[in-house]
Amino acid sequence: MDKVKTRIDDEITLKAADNIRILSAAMVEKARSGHPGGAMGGADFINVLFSEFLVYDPDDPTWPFRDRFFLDPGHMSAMLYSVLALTGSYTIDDLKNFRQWGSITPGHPEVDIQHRVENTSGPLGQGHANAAGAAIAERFLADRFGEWLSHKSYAFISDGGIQEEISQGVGRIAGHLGLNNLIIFFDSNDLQLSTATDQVTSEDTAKKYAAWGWNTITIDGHDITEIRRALTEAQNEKKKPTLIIGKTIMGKGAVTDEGHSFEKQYSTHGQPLSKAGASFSKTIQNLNGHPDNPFKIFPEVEDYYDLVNDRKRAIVSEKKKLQRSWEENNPEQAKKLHQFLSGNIPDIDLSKIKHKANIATRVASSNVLSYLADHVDNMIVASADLSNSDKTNGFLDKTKSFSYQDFSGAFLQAGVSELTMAAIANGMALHGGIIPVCATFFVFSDFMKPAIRLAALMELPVIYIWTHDSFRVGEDGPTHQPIEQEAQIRLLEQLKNHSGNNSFLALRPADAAETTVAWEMALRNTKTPTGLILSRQNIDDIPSIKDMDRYSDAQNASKGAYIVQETEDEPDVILVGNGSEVATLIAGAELLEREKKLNVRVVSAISEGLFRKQPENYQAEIIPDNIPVLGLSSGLPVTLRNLVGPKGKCVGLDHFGHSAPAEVLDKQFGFTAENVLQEVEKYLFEYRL
Ligand SMILES: Cc1ncc(C[n+]2csc(CCOP(=O)(O)OP(=O)(O)O)c2C)c(N)n1
Repeated sequence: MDKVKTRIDDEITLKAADNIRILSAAMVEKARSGHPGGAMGGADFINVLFSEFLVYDPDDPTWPFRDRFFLDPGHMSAMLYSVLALTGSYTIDDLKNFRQWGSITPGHPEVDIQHRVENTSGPLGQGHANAAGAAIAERFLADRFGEWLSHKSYAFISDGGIQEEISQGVGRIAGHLGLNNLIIFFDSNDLQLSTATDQVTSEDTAKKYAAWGWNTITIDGHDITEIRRALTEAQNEKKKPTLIIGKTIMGKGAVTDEGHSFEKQYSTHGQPLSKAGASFSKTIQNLNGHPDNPFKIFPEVEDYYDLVNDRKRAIVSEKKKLQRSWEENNPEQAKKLHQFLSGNIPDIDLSKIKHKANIATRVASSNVLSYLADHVDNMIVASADLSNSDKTNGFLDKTKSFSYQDFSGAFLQAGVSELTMAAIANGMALHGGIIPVCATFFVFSDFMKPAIRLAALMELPVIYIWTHDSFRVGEDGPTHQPIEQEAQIRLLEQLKNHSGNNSFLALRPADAAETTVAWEMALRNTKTPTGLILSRQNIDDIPSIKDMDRYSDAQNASKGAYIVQETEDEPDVILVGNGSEVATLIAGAELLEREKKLNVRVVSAISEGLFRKQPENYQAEIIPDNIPVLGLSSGLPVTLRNLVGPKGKCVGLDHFGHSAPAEVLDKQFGFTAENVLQEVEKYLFEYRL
């Protein structure tokens, strides 16, 4: 323990930071690509944070109550990998393989908890929003289980992240909620990718954050005493999130062949030092490294980080003792906490949910949410100021919204900030222990897209509720009427994640019963994000086949597509759709049978991506390739293109909508039983030619 208590030596601290600079520059130089300048500037802060403040378990990267560190500027990955090499999470060979095929050190960091990378970063701004999400998750858990589990969420942000609009949402929400467990370091080096920052901004960033209710501290980002002081102040802050603005020098330590300073050059932002105009070997020498062997952790730095890890072990062991005694005294609560952390849902029985007849699927979703509020205690639902419209109020009515330093509720009123909300949901999922759900109108999924993409890439089980799913929004007009959105979101179903699975599950249920099933599918899908695409308008319930219970029939939606209306004989035509179009197709099928004596099968395809994952024989049974198939979509015809097959036909919208009552639009755009009949007749005529 004497070793543990050894006074922190400033000299070794500076040396460790130089070691990070050398390793970062060497990685980029060897890879012939990457970003050395920012990494060299941020090294002093990251070194002090990791060695003296961040609480992690050196022996278990997954320890749930560790402090979190989220990098926002993923281009500064070399800095992160270097400090993590000092802590023992990466080997020198990993650093040498930076950005190479098959390496665990990709160009921009990808979430890898085993190696202590907490988030995938690169799209600027999202990383610090993840930290805000983790900070909310931590407060939520601490409220329920006690402060013994409390920890900090740190983020590192750069000029780019500060400029991205998402920082406005994070700044507002974190200040409003008084997230004092959130500490962000702003690496303010006054340079960005292609210019100096004074060419794009003249804001007073400290004042901006202060106005949002933040504690702000401006320091020399290379002065380790100031860094320590700022971090200590931030840790002791009880009421506000803290922004530490560190004035840093891009390319700190870089010199030319002649030994002149090559600092503060934005050319070092995104290329090896040698390409930018500096001398790599002179720079390494200047930082007291060996130009012939820059991939080296100095022995004294290695010893120092051994000591650091021992200190962490001592802290963690105390925290684990606290946890054990709490668990012994609170066995039931402990069981619940472990269930939360498992990522699985508790035993629930959604068959108990009763819906009125012929309701909108958003209303059915509200009924499900009301049930979930009573039965799933770790769900956090957020809405971007539409809770009474997207019907998340079914959940909200059973709980309350988060408010300033009060996380006893389970609802986040995110305000009008869809991207922030979605990135915060990612942060909650990354933290663990929480089932994050966020809601808005489907057309505004466009605003969330960058975070949805990262959720898909990171394989996070975030659930999106998207209501007002078609032109039937009506009078609000084309700005609010989604057309191409479903096709866009289904592209993510086609895109495989790194585990080889569809990176997204998009579910557009056909009626209330299917909505319940869709919710169950979403909750059970712990491997990817799920989107629920729901109607504003009422939909006729799909009749149950052979008068069985409709909810039992709807269970088949878990196969992606299934038959909702069958014929005695082989069908003459198969009609395919999802969402509210299924009811229209059923009405059309009745007309076709009655007036044209055709045998018509109707298929509800809640998720094409999921359907294509089913065994071939099941797919062929539902949509055989020797029978004409017509699809009806309220989105672009391409939405159903792959389902109807090469000889099939898709009817949809290939133009923006218009402002008018929904029933008028249905008629104008041909979403009626009569038009289904006409389209089928036309199609069968062409098919037979
Ligand atoms: C959303 C987004 N837009 C653009 C980029 C491309 N890009 C990468 S870094 C950067 C700006 C770099 O400036 P700064 O954040 O100050 O980092 P530094 O130059 O200090 O390393 C840009 C525009 C990106 N990664 N993400």
